[in-house]
Amino acid sequence: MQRNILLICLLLCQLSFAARAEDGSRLWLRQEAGTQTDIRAPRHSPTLDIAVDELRKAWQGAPVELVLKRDKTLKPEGFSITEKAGRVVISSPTEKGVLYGVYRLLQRQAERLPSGTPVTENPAFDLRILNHWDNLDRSVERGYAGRSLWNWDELSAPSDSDRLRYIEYARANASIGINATVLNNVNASPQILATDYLQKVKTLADLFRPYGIRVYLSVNFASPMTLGELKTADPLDKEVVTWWKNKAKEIYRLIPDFGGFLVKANSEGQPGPNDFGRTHADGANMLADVLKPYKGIVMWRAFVYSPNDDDRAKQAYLEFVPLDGQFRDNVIIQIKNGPVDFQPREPYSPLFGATPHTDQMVEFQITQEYLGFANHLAFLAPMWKEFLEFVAPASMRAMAGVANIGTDANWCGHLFAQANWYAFGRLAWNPELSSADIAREWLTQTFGTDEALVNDLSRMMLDSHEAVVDYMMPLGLHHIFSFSGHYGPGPWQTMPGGRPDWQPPYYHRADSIGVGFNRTHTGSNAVAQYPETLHRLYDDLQTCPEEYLLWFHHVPWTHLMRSGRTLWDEMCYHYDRGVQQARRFQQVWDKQESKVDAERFAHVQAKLRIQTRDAVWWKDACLLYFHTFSKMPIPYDIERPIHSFDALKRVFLRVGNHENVPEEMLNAVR
Ligand code: GCW
Repeated sequence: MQRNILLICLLLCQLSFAARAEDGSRLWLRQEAGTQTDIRAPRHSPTLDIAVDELRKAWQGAPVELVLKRDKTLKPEGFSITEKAGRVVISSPTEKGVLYGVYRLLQRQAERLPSGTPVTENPAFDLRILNHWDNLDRSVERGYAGRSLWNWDELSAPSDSDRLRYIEYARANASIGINATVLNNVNASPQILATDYLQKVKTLADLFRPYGIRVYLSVNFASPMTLGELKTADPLDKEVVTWWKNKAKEIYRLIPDFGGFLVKANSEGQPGPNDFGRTHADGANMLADVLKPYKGIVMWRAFVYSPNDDDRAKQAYLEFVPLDGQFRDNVIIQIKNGPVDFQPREPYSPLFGATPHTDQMVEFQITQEYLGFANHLAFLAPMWKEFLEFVAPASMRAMAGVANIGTDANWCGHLFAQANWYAFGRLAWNPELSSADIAREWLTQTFGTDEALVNDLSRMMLDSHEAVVDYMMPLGLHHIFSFSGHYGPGPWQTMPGGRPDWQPPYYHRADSIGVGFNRTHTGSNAVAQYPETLHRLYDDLQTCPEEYLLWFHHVPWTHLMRSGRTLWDEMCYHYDRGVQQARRFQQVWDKQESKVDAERFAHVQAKLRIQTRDAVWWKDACLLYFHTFSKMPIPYDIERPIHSFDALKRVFLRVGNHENVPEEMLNAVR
């Protein structure tokens, strides 16, 4: 423990030193020195000591008293902040709640909000969890910010610098209310459950605990066969159950507050109960029973689809709805926000609300697998809020976010991608917050309170997701990425003999008549999975919201849109608007040159250049490709393509480098 306190002091020193290096490593936790007022805590404990230290370091107001007290209005992790007789009182039933109160007080100080205003907060979800897709070799699936934070080789005796990074990670999460983390990829190596790895997991769990963060693991369903020596992983087999029971006992001996398992089963080649003729419920329940005595939970992913000819968007629903009522009460079905796969825009997954007897949680993707990686500025709060307009937070048990964090100095690759980590935490705590509130909070803590800067940048952030949708996949288009890793455009790409649902034409279905996936009653009828009113709304071409149009309908190129334009023209204007927005973001950012330190300024400026280059690329590629079907001219008042379609098809656009990009093309967009 003493070692930890020492490390925390070291960390705090380092942080003030880091003030000079503006590499983004300080995240949103950049407060100036505190004024050493009187801070009182009811006792010493790892968590309360952190709370006191944070205040000592940054609080500039009246004396503070931390109070542990039951209160009918507060959930265990809730808190209140009041001012009484010249003292600020932060009160909560638990130490964690007190720590959250401290971070809120400091955040309000950074925003220059009046300290006398009483605040009472309770988290909307008890479980607010990051999912790392980190592999044991330190690669990160869909990670764009360096390598995995977890230095597995040295986790039995981590170096001081690694320890500091782990503590900073925990601190950043605690500051926004994240209270749990799944350390490893859902495509899980069985090795994570080996005894030596569990020891390493314990190291992290011990470091995170004072910050209120519990550790979970993704597990491979076939572990009893691949790690153990059993001949089967059949969830109804006695030896299999015993194997898992022993494993659980071993884990909880090391980590008494271990949270539980996350499981990707029978999906994209992962093993699962179906391999043994059992259902998802059989598999999930077996693990749930094993964890139950320790109060552990199972998060069982609904991301399943097989290469059959049924619409991929329907498959999770078809698989899970019939199992409703069969799951144990410590199983939560973890569902991606949309029915396909974290596309730039999807309607919400109709599986939400369709299993009334089974707990559900949403899985958002913070890492920008389909949104320009760590190169494009896309603030995701508006996208998540759009989901929350359809799915009431009260109908879910938890919120998960696939992390965008790695070893890059600035944690997330793009400085503004930090805002997505921040937004996820804040929405998991309070889904009622508006995107604008969150942008403002993040901006003031990250760049200070200059009113014009905050207004300009917040407008840019709020527009950014829609801009990406516009230049990549407007009007309900989806999954038209090239095979080069979900980054550049590739609506024309096919893989002879490959799975149809891994090929873009499966999703856009362009032909000489029109474009879009017919999911109405005359097509795959995926619309019927939605509640009656939405079902009818989406099924009808006249009433279907235009942002989801080509998701649900195959629409003639000449169809008249609400604007009075044809579908083709409308599509062109969307692509063009996306490009214009990217150009505008460059202007907005450049305008801040005198207000932002040179290092962060140059970093964001360079990223925005790439974003505009890519936006043009997307627009030209998609319009020139779809033109081969529509045969209609690109409206003459919009920017002309600067690439030829043939040249674009040869490009293999990769991130951060330009492999296979002919020099003349790079010059064209520079
Ligand atoms: O979005 C897709 C990704 C896979 C990922 C999978 C999943 C972890 O392309 O990389 O695997 O979803 O969510 O399981």
